[in-house]
Amino acid sequence: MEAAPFGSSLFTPTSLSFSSSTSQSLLFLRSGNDTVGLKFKPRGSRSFAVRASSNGDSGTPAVTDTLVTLLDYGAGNVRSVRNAIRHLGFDIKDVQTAEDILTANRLIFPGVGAFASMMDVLNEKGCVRMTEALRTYIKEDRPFLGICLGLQLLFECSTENGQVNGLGVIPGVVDRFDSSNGLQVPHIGWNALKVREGSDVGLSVLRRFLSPKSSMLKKPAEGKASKLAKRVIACLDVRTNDKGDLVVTKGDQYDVRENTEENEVRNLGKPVDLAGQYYKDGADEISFLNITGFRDFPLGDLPMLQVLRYTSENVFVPLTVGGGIRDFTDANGRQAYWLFNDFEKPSLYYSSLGVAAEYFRSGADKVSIGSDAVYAAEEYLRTGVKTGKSSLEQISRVYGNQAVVVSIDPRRVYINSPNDVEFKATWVTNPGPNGEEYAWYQCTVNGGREGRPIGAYELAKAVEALGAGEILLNCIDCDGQGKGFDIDLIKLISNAVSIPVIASSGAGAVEHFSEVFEKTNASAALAAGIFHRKESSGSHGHMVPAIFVLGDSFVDVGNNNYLPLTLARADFPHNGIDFPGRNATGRFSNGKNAVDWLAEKVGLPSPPPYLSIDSNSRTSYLCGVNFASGGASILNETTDPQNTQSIALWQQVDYYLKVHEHLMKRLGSNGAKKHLSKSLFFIMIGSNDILRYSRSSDPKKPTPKRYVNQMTTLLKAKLKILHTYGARKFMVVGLPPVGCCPSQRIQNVTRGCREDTNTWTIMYNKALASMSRKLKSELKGMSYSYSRTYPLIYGVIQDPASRGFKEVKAACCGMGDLNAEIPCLSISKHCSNRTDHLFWDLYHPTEAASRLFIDNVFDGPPQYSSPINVRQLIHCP
Ligand code: 1PR
Repeated sequence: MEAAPFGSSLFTPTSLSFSSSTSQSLLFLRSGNDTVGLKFKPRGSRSFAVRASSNGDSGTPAVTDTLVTLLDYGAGNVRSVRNAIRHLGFDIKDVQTAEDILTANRLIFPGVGAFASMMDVLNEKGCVRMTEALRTYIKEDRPFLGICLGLQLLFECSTENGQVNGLGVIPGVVDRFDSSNGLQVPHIGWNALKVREGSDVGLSVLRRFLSPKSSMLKKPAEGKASKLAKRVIACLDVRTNDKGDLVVTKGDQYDVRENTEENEVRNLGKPVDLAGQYYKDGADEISFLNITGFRDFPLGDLPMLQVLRYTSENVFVPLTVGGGIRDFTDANGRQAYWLFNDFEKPSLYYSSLGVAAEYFRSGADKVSIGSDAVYAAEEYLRTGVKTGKSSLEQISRVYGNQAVVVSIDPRRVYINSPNDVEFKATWVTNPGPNGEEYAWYQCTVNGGREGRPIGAYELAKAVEALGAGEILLNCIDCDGQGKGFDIDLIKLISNAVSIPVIASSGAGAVEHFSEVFEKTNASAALAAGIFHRKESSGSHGHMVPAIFVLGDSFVDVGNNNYLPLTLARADFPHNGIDFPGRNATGRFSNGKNAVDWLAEKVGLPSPPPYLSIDSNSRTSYLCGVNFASGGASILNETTDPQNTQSIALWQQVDYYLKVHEHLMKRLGSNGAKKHLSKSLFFIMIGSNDILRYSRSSDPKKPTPKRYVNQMTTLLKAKLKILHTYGARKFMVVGLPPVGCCPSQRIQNVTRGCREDTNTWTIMYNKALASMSRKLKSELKGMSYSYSRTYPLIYGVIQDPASRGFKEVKAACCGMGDLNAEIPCLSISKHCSNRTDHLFWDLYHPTEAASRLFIDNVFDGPPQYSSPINVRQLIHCP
C-alpha cells in the first residue's frame, strides 16, 4: 500500500509482486524484463538477487528472539512502522552505531521522502560508517526489509532529483515509470494482491518478514500483468467545536452547523475512535482534514497531533492530514515550542515544511494542502516561474511527491457555452437551472468561503507541475448530498493529469463507487457521510440518541450529592483529582467512571444525575439521565424506605417513569417510542447486595443460591417495567470479583481475595446471565449485551502488567492497611501513580480501570461481552 509502511520489498529475483508508491514508482529487478508496474534499468549484464528472508535458507541462524533493529534516518513517518512492529509483538532496537547494524538479527529500514535528501543525510559525516555497515550487512544476505526509500537507496542511483548516487549494493537505476501509456505516477496502491475482507494486508507483509515460519510466502503467478486496485478512503473532517473539543464533523455543502436554534457544530464523535472503526471496516486509507486550520496556526491545534499519534497506534493504513498547511507568522506571539527542541531561539515564524514535518513525525504518511496550493498555482500561472518556495514545492522536494496531496474545493458554475469563460469548461450531464449545458468549476479557498479566479482544471495541471503527488477532488455542490459523485468534474480532471485523482463528495451508496471507477480515471474514491451514517443512528449523529443509567456507586455521577443525610458521598477531594477541572463531582473515582467512558464512546455527553436536572429545561432528558446512586442495592427495598442513604432501585425505576412521561409529552408517543428503542439502558448494580450478604452473620440468612435468586428475580421485574416503558437495548453488567477489592482483602489474613465473597459473586453473575437470556426470549424486541466483568478484572489481578497496571491490591486513596481501613477522605493520602492502580478507594475502580472495562466490553470478544458486544447491541435493529 502506498506510503506505507510496508509496501514493497519482500521479493526474490523472480517473484517481485508489489506495487510501490513513491514519486518515482520504481521497482526493479529482473534485467531485461519490463513487467507492468516494474521499471528496471539494468547496468551491465550482471544478474542479481535480493532476498528479504529471515529463515534458514539464508544461511543465517533461525531468529528466535523478538528484537527488531530499526534504522530510522530521521525523516518521514517512521512512527507507523514502529507501531506496526510493536503491534505484532516485537521489540525495537534503534540503530545508534554501525555496530548495531552489524549485530542485528533482522533489520528494517523504512524511509519516506525524496532520494536526494535522504542520501544527503546518509552522506553526512558520522553516517559513513553506518552506510558501510549497511552494505556489509546486505552483502552477507542477512534478513533485511527495506521499505520505500529504504529499498531504493540500495541501488546504484536514482533519477528522482536528477542523477543521485545510492549505496550501490544492488545494480540498477531507480527510474520513473513511464506515464505516457496512461500509468498514473506516483503509482499508489496495492498491485497483484487479492485482498479479502478484514485481512490486514500491510501488517501481514510485515508479519511474514518477522515470523517467516508462521505463514508461507506464496509466489505470485509469473508474468501476469496486474492492475492497481482502486482505493476507498474514509475522510474525517475535524474541527474544534464551540466547547473547545476536537470533534469529527460533517457538512452539507460545507455547512457543518446544525439547523437548530443553538446552531452548534455537528458533532459526530471522536476522531481517534472513528478512524479506528473505519480502519476495521476496511478503509484503504484515512484522511483527517482540519477544516478550520486556515484560520489560525494549525499546530496551535496540538490535539490534532495527538489524534495522529493515537490513531497511528492502531490504524495500519496510510494516514493523510490536511488543513492550514502554509507558512505562518503568529501574530499572537504564540510559539509551538515542541517544534524547536533543536533550536536555541524559538521564532514566531513557522514554515509549512516545519508544520508538515511535525505531522509526519506524528504519524501522517501524506499531507494535504488546500488554500495555499491555490495561491501557489495562481502565482505559477501568472509568472510561469516555479519559485520552489511554495509549501507544495518545498514539502514535495523534501518528502517526495507521493507525500503531498492537493485538496481542491471547487464549486460548479453553469454557463451556456464553453466560450463564455477563460477557464476550461465541460459539457454537463444534467443541465443547469436555466438549461445551461456547460459548467466550469471555480476553485475556492478557506473552506469554500472565497471563490478564486482559477478553475479546477487549471489548478490541477498547475499543481501537478509544481510537484503534487495526488489530487483530492472535492465538489462543494455534491458534498454531503449522498446523490453520487460529480462524474463530469472527475472525468475532466482525471483525464487532464497523470497523477492519481481521488474522487470526493457525494457518495451515498455502494453503486456510486462503482460508477465513479467505471466512468472516470479516478484512482480512489473518498467519502465521509456514508461512513458516519453507518456509525450513527441518532438524530445528531451520535451512535445512540440517549443513555439511561440505573445502578450504584460504580456509575453514580452525583445523585448522592442531593441526599442530605447520606454517608455515601464523593463530592469532596481527593475524588475527582483527575476529572476535568479536578472537580469532585460525586463520582467515586479519581476521574471518569464507566458510564463517562461509555458516553464518550457513543459520542454523547455523560448523562447528568437525575436529581440535578430541572425538568423544565428544554433539552432535559433528551440525551439520557443517570439515576445511579452510591450505596444502592437490588434488595434494600425495606431497609431504607425513605431513600435517605441512597436511591433504591425501585425508586430509580420510578424516576425513569417520570422521565418517560416527560419524553412522551416532548416527542409524542411515536417519537418517544423510537427514541427510547434506540437508546442504551446501562444497568450496573448488585455489589452492595453481595457485600451485605458477606457482612451478615445472621444465622437465618438465606442460602447463597436463594439469595442470588432473590436478587435476579427482583431485578428481572424492574427490567420488565423498563421494557414496558420503551427500553429495548440493555447493557447488563456482571459484577467484578467483589472479594478482591481492598476492603475485602483486609479481612483476609493473607491479604488475598475473599474466596467466599467471590464464590457468591460468581453465582450471582451466572444467575444474571441466565436471567437476561430468558428475559430476551420473553420480551418482544429486547436485545442485550451482558458484560463479563469478572473474568476481565480477575485477569488484570492475575497479570497486572499485561494490562498496564502495577498495583491491584491496595487502594490509591485511603489510609491503613492496603489503604482500605479508612476510606478516601480529604485527610487520606492518595497515590500519584493513579494509572497503575486498579482501585481508587477501598471499593471502587480507578478511572484507568473503568476505561479498560468499557474498552473491552464495547468492542471486545465474547469472552468479555456476550452474546454480543455493546457496539453490536447498538447496531441491533
Ligand atoms: O485550505 O489548506 O486549510 O485546507 C482545508 C481543508 O479542509 C481542505 O481540504 C478543505 O477541503 C477542507 N474543508 C474546509 N472546510 C470544509 C467544510 O466542510 N466546511 N471540508 C472542509 C471538506 C470535504 C470533503 C468531504 C467530502 C466527502 N470536506 O473532504 O469529506 O466532500 O463528503 P461526503 O462523502 O459526505 O459527501 P486548507
